[in-house]
Amino acid sequence: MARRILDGPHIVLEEIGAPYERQLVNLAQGEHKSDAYLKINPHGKVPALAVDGMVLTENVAILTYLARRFPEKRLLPDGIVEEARCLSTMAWFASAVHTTFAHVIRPERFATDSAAHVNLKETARDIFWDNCKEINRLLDGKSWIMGAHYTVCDPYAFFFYDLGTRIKLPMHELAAYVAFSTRMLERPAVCKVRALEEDILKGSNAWHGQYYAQPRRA
Ligand SMILES: N[C@@H](CCC(=O)N[C@@H](CS)C(=O)NCC(=O)O)C(=O)O
Repeated sequence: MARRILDGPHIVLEEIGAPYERQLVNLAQGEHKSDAYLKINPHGKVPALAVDGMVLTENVAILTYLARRFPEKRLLPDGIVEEARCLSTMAWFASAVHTTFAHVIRPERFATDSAAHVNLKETARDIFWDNCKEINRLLDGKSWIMGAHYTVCDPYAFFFYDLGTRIKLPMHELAAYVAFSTRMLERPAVCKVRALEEDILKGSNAWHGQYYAQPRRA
């Protein structure tokens, strides 16, 4: 199975269609912990986005920045309350859902006693499954997380669908999430990112992420 990462910022960069560069960060080889990468993101995490001589880290900040930088693409909801609800959902994705997934794949980071790892992994897998069911409920009767309007929340929600399939959760049971995932896969930006990812990996199974850069504004 290819270890592609369909990260939200990559999809949103393609949705926007403005020029950007991307650089592979080989997580399997620990490139994200190298001195060079730690200068980019001291947290040693992907993704990161360089803009105007600065580096933005954290999915929530990168996605919000991109939506605000290209307002004509309408990637945030209209209205400050709806916008805050969108940010609230993304904050929950980052603080709860993403960190729960990290416990599934990296239990050794969260307990030094190896005897605890199997339990930690299984417990986190159950919590992640509950998170996926909650996302499914969020999508019930809607095309996109925020309703009829596609926003930066959607590629982020799609990322977790992909992670759920990787750890072999029965994602097919989540009807609204499956329909949403199908809609995402039909978007030209998502097709493009999937093709780029396949090209980057060239058959390799290495876990990787990416560091992006947008050209400086004149
Ligand atoms: N809170 C961060 C989390 C980023 C994150 O955990 N990225 C993962 C890849 S999806 C990573 O860098 N993993 C490498 C590691 O933790 O060693 C964000 O939202 O950007």
